[in-house]
Amino acid sequence: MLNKWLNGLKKTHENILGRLNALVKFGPTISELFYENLEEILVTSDLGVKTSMELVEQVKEEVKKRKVNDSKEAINILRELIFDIVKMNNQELNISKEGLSIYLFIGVNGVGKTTTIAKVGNLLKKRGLKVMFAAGDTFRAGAIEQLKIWGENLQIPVIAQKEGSDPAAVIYDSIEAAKARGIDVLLIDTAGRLHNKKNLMEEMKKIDKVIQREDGKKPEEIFLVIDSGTGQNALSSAEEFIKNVPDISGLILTKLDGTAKGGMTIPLIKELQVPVKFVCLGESVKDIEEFIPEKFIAGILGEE
Ligand SMILES: Nc1nc2c(ncn2[C@@H]2O[C@H](COP(=O)(O)OP(=O)(O)O)[C@@H](O)[C@H]2O)c(=O)[nH]1
Ligand SMILES: [Mg+2]
Repeated sequence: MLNKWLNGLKKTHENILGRLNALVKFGPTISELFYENLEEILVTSDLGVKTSMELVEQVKEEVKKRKVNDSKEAINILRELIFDIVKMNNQELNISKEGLSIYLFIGVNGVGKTTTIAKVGNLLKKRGLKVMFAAGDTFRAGAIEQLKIWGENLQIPVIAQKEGSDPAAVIYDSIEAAKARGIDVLLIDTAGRLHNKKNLMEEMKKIDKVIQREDGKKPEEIFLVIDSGTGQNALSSAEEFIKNVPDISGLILTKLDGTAKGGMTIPLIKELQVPVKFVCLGESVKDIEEFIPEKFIAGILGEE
C-alpha cells in the first residue's frame, strides 16, 4: 500500500528529498546559508513563497528553542511542521445514511474529472455501494462516450443524453433513475469550464437548482478536481473556483505520478481550508487513494 504512494510520488520525492539530503551533506551544521538554501528548495518544490517563508521561520524558531545545530535535525523539524499542516486534513467522505448521495465533479477541462469519476465509482462499488454515473459534460461528445466506456468496463450504469443537450436535463434524468433503482451514490460529470466564469456560475446555479428540486438537498460532495502538474497555478485556480462555487467540499488531486510538483499539496491544504479527499497516482482505475497524511509525508519525504 505504501509502495503505491512511494511510486506515485517518486518525482516529487526525488525533487524535494533529493535536494534536502544534498543540503545536509553540503553543510552538516546550521548556518544562514542553510536557511537560504532551504527556502529556495521549498519554493522551487512548489510549496509557494508564503508557505515556504513561514516554514523556514518556524524551523528557525524551533532550532533555537531546542538548541539544535545539526542540519539533519533541522530537516526533521521541517518534516514535523509539514506534517502538522497536512494532518489537519480530513479525508472522510460525506455520505447520507439513507437514500441517495450525490457527488458532483467540477474542474478545468483535461484535469481528469471523467477518469476520476471512474476511479471513485469503482472504489465505492468495491465497498458494496450501488453507484451510477451521469454524463453531465454534454459539451464534448468524447466526454459522454468516455464515461459510457468506463461504465461498461466497471459495470456501472450511465445516464446520458446527446452531445449539446442541457446538462440540467441529464442530471434531472439521472436523479430520477437513481432513485427508481435504489442507487446509493450518483456521480455526476460536468464540463465545469472556468475560462468563462459567468458560464460556470450559470451552469452551477442551474445544476444546483435541479438537484435541490429533485433530491431536496445539496449534493453530499462537490469535488474540485485539480491537476497537480499545474503546481502553484493550481492554488490560484482553486481559489477562483471556490469563490464562484462556495459549496466545494473536497479537492481531488490528479496526475501526482507525472509531476515533481506534488509539494503544491501543502499550501493547498494550508491556504484553502478545503480538505483533499483523494489523490490519483496513475491512469488506471485503481490508481486512486484516500488522502492519508502519514502516507503522503512518507511519499514525499521518505519513511522516517
Ligand atoms: N498519469 C495520470 N494521468 C491521468 C490521471 N488522471 C487522469 N489522467 C489522464 O488525463 C487525461 C484527461 O483526463 P479526463 O478524465 O478526460 O479529464 P477531464 O477533461 O477533466 O474529464 C486522460 O488522458 C487521463 O487518462 C492521473 O492520476 N495520472
Ligand atoms: Mg471529462
